[in-house]
Amino acid sequence: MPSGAQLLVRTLKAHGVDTIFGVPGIHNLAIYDALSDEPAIRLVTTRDERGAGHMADGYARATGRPGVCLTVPGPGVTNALTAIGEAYADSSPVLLLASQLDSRTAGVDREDFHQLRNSEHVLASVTQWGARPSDGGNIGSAVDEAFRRFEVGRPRPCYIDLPMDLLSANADEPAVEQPVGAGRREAQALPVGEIDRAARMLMMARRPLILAGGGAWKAAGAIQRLAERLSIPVVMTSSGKGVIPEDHRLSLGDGWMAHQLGREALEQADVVLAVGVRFGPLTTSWWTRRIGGEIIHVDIDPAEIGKHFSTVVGIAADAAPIVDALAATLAGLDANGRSAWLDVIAVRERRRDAIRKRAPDAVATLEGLRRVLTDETLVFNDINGIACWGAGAFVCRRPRTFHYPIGFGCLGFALPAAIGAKLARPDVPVLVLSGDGGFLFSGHELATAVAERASVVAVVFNDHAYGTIKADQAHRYPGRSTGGDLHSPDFVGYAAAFGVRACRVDSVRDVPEAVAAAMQQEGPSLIEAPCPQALPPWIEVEEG
Ligand SMILES: Cc1ncc(C[n+]2csc(CCOP(=O)(O)OP(=O)(O)O)c2C)c(N)n1
Ligand SMILES: [Mg+2]
Repeated sequence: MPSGAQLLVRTLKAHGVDTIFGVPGIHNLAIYDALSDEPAIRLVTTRDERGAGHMADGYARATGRPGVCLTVPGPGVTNALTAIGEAYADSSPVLLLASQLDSRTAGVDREDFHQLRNSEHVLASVTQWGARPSDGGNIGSAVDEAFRRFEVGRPRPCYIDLPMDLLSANADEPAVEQPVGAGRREAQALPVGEIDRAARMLMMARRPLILAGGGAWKAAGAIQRLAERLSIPVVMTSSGKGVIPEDHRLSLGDGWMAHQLGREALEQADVVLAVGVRFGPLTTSWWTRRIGGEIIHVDIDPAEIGKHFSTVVGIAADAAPIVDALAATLAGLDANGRSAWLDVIAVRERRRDAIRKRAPDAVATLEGLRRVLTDETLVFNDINGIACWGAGAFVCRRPRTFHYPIGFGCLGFALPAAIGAKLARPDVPVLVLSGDGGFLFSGHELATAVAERASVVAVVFNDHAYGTIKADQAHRYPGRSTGGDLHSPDFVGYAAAFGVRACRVDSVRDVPEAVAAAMQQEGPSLIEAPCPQALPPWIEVEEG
């Protein structure tokens, strides 16, 4: 009979898990022991649990499959919370395997070692679902349930709390074991009436617009077909960046801070087809943007429909079959000769000129990076001046290749998420764009990159400051500067201490060339670049 830990490992493997990111401790050693007999699962030991959570998130973003992280109770769980919170906000499927005290005392406040009181309440804030099996035999079905939820709903994190006694004891599996994959998404009947209504609205519209978000990536091909069929301009959110290539004739680009690109389109459209969009604060400028047209909203999460803007047609379903059906319905109609209702390329160019005026170095650097990176390259951004301008200035051609910690906005995301992505997809180049402030939130994970031979290239833009915040402060509290300056280390020396190849460039505009060279090398590398402080893109200024 297997132990609870062996049953856990067996079930994870059956769900295709091939990598687990974690930190060992006395409560989860039974899992480590079971993993030592399982060559199909790679165990990646990280330098804290936040790193493990972001790596699992990066793994999920790179593959579309759930990422798994493993922690001790108490501080292991609280360390992981920030990363799990980011995955929750960005709808990234991460499974947190949180070990737990003994099952008989886990719920009793004994101020035990590693005890986190009411841990289920703490975790509830950043997960869609979780369970603490009461019997070792139920561990497998808990894992099945988490994977079922990743498959059928909005793919937000789940956790399983694993009491240490259940992990070590024999696990009596229930007589009827849930077969792997049971309960997966049943083929749902298409809401034909709603699809017809939406198709008619799009056909009749004089100024139709598609708004594609992070939930639209699986529908990318159908969205492009539909857009081309009716010549509908497409605005993407930062999570939806690249759903259609941003240099496509119908792409209005990334609508972050909608003032940059596509503001007019959102305001003037008479019908907006929103796909996999949550109408978040960055897309809508904190819900102040006027969206003029009637909204057709397709989203996997019924709670999102009508949450911020009223919808005329709301379809709570997987986006891909719905947009496919819409495109097929409209294929029969005569849309030939229809041209886009606004000059998409002129709007794009005008906005590009405006951001170039505001942040010339950032735009030049991002344009240079575009030239040296392949379309498949995965870029992981932190929250920093240059990276934030990437929303408007980096032309992304593939969905899910340009990532921000966009929902929770946590500094320190980029490096560990990139390491998780690179370990999942060693075949694609992976780039980190970080600031000097954010990099040190998780820079110690360079040790994991070295240990795992993860060939990520990290750029650290060093302005010796929490620069965007300092600039924001100077704008809102003129002449009163406090808290924003940093004494940053010599990043080349810092990287060298980990055994990471590193160099410093003289100008931020030299970054693309240095990145191109670093991409040719095996193993992780770091490039430190000076960078100017500029007003961040989220501060709106009147554009000329
Ligand atoms: C966990 C967390 N703490 C604080 C912030 C607020 N914050 C946003 S950007 C920023 C400055 C980042 O500095 P740096 O990484 O050096 O980039 P720069 O702005 O200088 O380009 C700060 C402190 C945040 N986003 N996340
Ligand atoms: Mg900085």
